[in-house]
Amino acid sequence: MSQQPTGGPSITQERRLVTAIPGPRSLELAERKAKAVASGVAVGLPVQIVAAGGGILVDADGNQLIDLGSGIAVTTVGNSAPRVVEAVTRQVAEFTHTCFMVTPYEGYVAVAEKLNELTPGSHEKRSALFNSGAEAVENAVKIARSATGRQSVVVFDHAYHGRTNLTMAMTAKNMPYKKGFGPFASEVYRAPLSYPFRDGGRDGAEAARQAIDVIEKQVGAESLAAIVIEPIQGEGGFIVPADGFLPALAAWCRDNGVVFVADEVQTGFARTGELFACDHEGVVPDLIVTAKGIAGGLPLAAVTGRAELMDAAHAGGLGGTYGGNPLACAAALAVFETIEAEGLVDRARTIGKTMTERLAALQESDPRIGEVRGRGAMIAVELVRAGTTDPDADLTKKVAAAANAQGLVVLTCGTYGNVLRFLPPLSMPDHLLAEALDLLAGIFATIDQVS
Ligand code: PLZ
Repeated sequence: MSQQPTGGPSITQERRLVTAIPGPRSLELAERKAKAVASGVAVGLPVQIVAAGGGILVDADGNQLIDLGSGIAVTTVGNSAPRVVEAVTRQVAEFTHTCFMVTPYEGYVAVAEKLNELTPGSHEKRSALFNSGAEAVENAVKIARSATGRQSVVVFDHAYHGRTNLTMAMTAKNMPYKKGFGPFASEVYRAPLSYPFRDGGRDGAEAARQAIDVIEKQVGAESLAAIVIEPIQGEGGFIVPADGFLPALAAWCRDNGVVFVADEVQTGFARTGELFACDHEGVVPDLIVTAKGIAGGLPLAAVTGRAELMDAAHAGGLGGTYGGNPLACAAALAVFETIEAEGLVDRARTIGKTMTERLAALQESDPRIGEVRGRGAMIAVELVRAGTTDPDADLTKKVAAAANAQGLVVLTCGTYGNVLRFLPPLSMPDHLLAEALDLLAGIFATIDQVS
């Protein structure tokens, strides 16, 4: 068997099942988990991971699973990617923390410089670093409010922005994210999204007109600080808006002094076959929020944007104990280097092409696959009752469970729970990707025709 293309932990790049999934050791951990961990923290597939690299997750029972999740779009450069391991190992031996707000260090500034350079637009930028996607989204809102002197925030149907109080308000879906957790933050308004599969294929300009109409009638530009949008929705169902939707919203924001914030927490850093999803349509956001894939698994997030907006908050107004932790910054610099050195933007496109072609062929023979969509290595299928657009969440659960049982880690998403999503690490070798697609084809061929 070939090794993973990027080195890393020496894990044979092969799927291997030696016990049922989950195996006995994993079940033992699940028992301990039930007694020790709050049950609100749920687990998708209870296998105990002991190593990971390339396209493989290894469990405590010796099973090797193919990873089509990347820990929800985080290990884009691969798990324990060699440059990340080296940089973090070096940093952990030097110093682990000072708090950037107390006594600064170079890594933080270097990450900010790199983000300012890599994110869309050639204007003067500044960055601020945080720990999680939700924390960064909150800070983008703080910055937009401070810069505009306005309070309202517009988000979209199906949006996901996090689990903190403000970001719960911004997230659309009740279960599991919001139920029982209110009251939520005020001054958050929701506009309709462009969702071609479910909105009759409205074109982007028309969908934007409808969203803007809602915003103008229900909020009013004069009180609107920011529009926050995922350029391709993640948790909401890998929804790619119709061409022209994002540029029209960005233009309206520009004309109305509203800050256009792109939440690229899930789409950023080569995932979609561009460095950022906004790049597909040449959209230049005023602020861009990043996290997940930025640091190869270490917790880091950022807000990057126009210098005049970013500098609007008073000194001391932004920060946090751990934001831009030295280990996470070392990891991020190694991630930027890996993306470049290994041509991972192109790799994401190649993976996307392979997945899309194969899944589209599957769709031809299976009317339960309503749509195949996504960009780069962020691809999904939306499952429906054959011949309709009625969401089939049961089928989606069954396919995911069958995939798991065969050693294939897949994730589901979508407001209706009927989207099967694929987010392979870009270190996934071709033969494992092909095997994963074969397994999926086999599952669709054998799973109950009438679900
Ligand atoms: N914005 C677009 O995708 C995180 C959520 C997993 P954090 N998505 C995974 C879960 O069920 O909690 C996400 C995202 C977008 C913001 C976030 C929030 O990022 O790092 O999880 O806070």
